Amino acid sequence: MYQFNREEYEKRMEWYRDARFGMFIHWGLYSIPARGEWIRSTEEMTIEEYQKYFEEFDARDFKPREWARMAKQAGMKYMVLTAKHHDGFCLFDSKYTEYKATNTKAGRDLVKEYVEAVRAEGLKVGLYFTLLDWYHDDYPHYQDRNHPMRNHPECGNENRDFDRYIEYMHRQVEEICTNYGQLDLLWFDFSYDDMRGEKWGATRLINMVRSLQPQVIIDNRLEVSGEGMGSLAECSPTPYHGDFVSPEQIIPPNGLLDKEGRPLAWEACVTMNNHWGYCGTDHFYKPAPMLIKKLVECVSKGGNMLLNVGPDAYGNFPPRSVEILEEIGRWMKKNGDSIYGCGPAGVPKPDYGRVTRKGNTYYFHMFENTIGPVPLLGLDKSRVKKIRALADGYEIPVSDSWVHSDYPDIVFASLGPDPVLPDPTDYVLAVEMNE
Ligand code: H79
Repeated sequence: MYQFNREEYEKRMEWYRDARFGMFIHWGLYSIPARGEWIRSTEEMTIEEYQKYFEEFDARDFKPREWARMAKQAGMKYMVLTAKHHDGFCLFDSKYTEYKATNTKAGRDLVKEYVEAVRAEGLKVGLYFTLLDWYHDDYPHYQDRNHPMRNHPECGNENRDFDRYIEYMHRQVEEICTNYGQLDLLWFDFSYDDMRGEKWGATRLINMVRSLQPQVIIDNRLEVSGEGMGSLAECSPTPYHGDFVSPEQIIPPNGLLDKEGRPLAWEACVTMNNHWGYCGTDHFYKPAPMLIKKLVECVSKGGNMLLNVGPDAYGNFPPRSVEILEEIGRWMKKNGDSIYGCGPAGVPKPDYGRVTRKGNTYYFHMFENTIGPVPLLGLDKSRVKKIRALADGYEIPVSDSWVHSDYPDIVFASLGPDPVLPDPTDYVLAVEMNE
């Protein structure tokens, strides 16, 4: 029986709080029509209409080792792949369904190859598994077009046996936790209406998962809805409360604390364009500099960022995603020390950027120039040991400018007369403090 234990919790969360940056991958049959992973629902397709993608799916360019290398070079420390999304199609070889990659032209267990590749690149292995299933006869559908389980052509399957579905779902989770070696993270999606917690048999499910994978980190969506927030603050949580909060497409305005004021672990999952699954016509990508700043924002508020890639029908990353990952990687290579193992700095947010901290080192992230010397708000002047530009170790002096007489309590750094930041995205000043 799993019981929450703070010490064990903090221990299993260590790598995750250090990692700060991971890759989400949405890939499945929906990558062929390429209008997002909800297509079977939003376009109200029957299973028969959707079947053509099953016939076609061949994973011809699926090279998970390359996926993992791209994640790693971008500075990501873990990956999460959709083992099964809402359409019910399994990338893994489940013995409880025929609706799986093994029975397509791909002809093999893609999850197995993925976990091996991710491990081989030294990254932590995560799997996404949805609680919903539009394929299974015993999963309820609704007429309401505004509902997450809206209007499937099969809706009105009133004779369903939901207990049978729950057994099926549990057996598949058991397979995932048994057949792929050590898993580092499980990402369940998602609860809604009264479909949450024990409706999923959640205590039983978690007991099984924790006994098979004692170290695995689990998200909170056995309990909360698709936006990933919900009742975050419980201090004596349910067994299925989860290890981290999973805000979707939002960075919490103020970070997240539990009722006793302890920082909660959280992870903002974020798309690069406006789709999770591949969308051939969505070219509206967030620029790499913006994503770097958003990652810094997450870390400065005590969270992680899980950045999504939606590979195409064949398994290739979209070229624009590759470019963005490379650009982020170049910055991370120089500035990763201000991300990994860092958290909130406990000083005021400066106008020009944000601050992260690890131990006695404060990282002042400059997203834009200051006019005049750079105020390092919140630091005790007498404790400043040294200031360096993180990217190249360049020594930055504490300013001895006239402004000191006007602001006796503020430490200023002097970047010199150059009006342009050496890195226009985020120039990081590492400030080491004495005890
Ligand atoms: O896997 C990704 C999403 O497919 C999944 N979570 C992330 C990680 C997710 N599924 N549902 N939700 C999130 C929330 C529900 C959104 C909906 Fe809609 C609003 C369902 C119906 C209206 C978005 C817009 C999807 C279809 C139309």
